[in-house]
Order: sequence, then structure tokens, then C-alpha cells
Amino acid sequence: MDFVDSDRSRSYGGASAAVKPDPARSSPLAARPGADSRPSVISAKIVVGGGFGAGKTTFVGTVSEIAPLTTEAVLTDASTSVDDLAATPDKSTTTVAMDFGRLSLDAELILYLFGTPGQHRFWFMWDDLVRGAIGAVVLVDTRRLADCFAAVDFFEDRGLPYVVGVNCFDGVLSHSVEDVREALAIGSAVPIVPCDARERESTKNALIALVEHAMRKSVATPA
Ligand SMILES: Nc1nc2c(ncn2[C@@H]2O[C@H](COP(=O)(O)OP(=O)(O)OP(=O)(O)O)[C@@H](O)[C@H]2O)c(=O)[nH]1
Ligand SMILES: [Mg+2]
Repeated sequence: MDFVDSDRSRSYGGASAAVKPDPARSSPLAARPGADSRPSVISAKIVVGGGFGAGKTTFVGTVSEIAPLTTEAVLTDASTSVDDLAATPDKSTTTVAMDFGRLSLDAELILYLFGTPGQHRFWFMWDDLVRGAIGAVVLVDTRRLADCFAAVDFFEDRGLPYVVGVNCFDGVLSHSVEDVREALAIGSAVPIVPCDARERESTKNALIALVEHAMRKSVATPA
């Protein structure tokens, strides 16, 4: 990963990162003399992954400043033997392709958020969804910790920076961060961020932690 800071457009990430100047923001001032001093805008793709029902769609919808794009399908009796709804009895739909949302972290940085499907039969889409991403949030429901193992392995395998977002379903952190780290067998460098997928500030903080982590990794491993 590398950082390029040119006069007009900044690129964040390396060959695998999708970071482009936002044309909507760059055009109005482009012809003005002296406009070089205005801040450039960068955008970055972020993936929100995790196990079935961990709160990915909720997370993207909570933090997005635009109406999120969702691809929810109703859960029917046909999937009861496959989809465990014991922890989330009110859950009636599941993501069958992706969630999409957008968050402007500040005037210069826009995040495009892609939520993955959680059901195993849709995991073939993950490779496409992560293409060009600078990092990922792995959402974890500590009542079903094992459900996120595959997501952690997926991002580890691809060397994509990720943070673990512990979704506090009952409003409290039922396991300490260090216990979660040990259970997931992840290194001390990976941030673990308690969050509530239903609260905007909380989800935003998890995304900020991810951007900071991705930047640290980028500096530590220059191209
Ligand atoms: N109490 C509580 N409920 C939550 C929270 N986040 C999500 N939920 C609920 O948990 C259920 C699952 O949330 P989703 O956002 O659909 O989970 P998902 O990870 O997108 O699920 P899939 O796409 O099917 O894998 C829904 O009924 C949500 O309303 C949370 O932080 N606290
Ligand atoms: Mg979903």
C-alpha cells in the first residue's frame, strides 16, 4: 500500500485500493484561479464482514449518510435447519448480495461501505466484494463467536487490514477485549473495538479505528 499526495488528487492504497478523487467535488472549483489550496478529496472502499446475523446490514444502515442499498430476502421455513436464529429471534431477512452505504468522515475523506452476506452459501461473493478495499470491519457477536472465524481467516489470508467490531447486542460488553482476542487467536496489532451496530457514533468510531489501522499498516509496509 502507498500514499500519493499530488496537487489535486490523493490516492490512498496500492494496486488493490480503490481510491479516486470525487468528481462531484472537484469540478466546481477546478477552473478558479488560486483554487489549488482547497483540500483534495479521497474516497476509500471499506468492507463490513462477519458471520450470519452479526449485524452487518444494521451497521451499514446506521452509519450511512445516504439511504443504504440493501439486498434483503425474507428468511423462510426452508432455511430453519441452516440459519440459526436463536440469538436474533426478531431477524426476518438476510442479505443475499451486499449492503452499500456512504460516510463522509470529514470534508476530505469519503468512505464507501460494502456489507457482505453472512450465509455460507453466498460466500463466493466475498472475493468480488473485497476487491479494491483498503480494509474491513469484522463484526462479531460474542454469543456466537465461532461464526466469525471464517471472516477473520478470510481477511488474514488476503493480508487486508481489518479491525474486529464486537457488536454489543445486549448493550454491554459481555467479554473483555483481551478474552475476545485470545478466543479469536488474533495478534495484538489488530484493533478490537466494542460497538453497537445501532448507534451512529459507535459505528463511526469503529470505522475511524479501521482507517487509522490501515494507515499505520500502510506506513509500516511501504510498497
Ligand atoms: N439488540 C441488538 N440487535 C441488533 C444489533 N445489531 C443488529 N441487531 C439485530 O440483529 C438482527 C441481525 O441484524 P442484521 O443487521 O440483519 O445482521 P447481518 O449480519 O446483516 O445478517 P446477514 O446479512 O443475514 O448475515 C436484526 O434483527 C437486527 O435488528 C445490536 O447491536 N443490538
Ligand atoms: Mg446483512
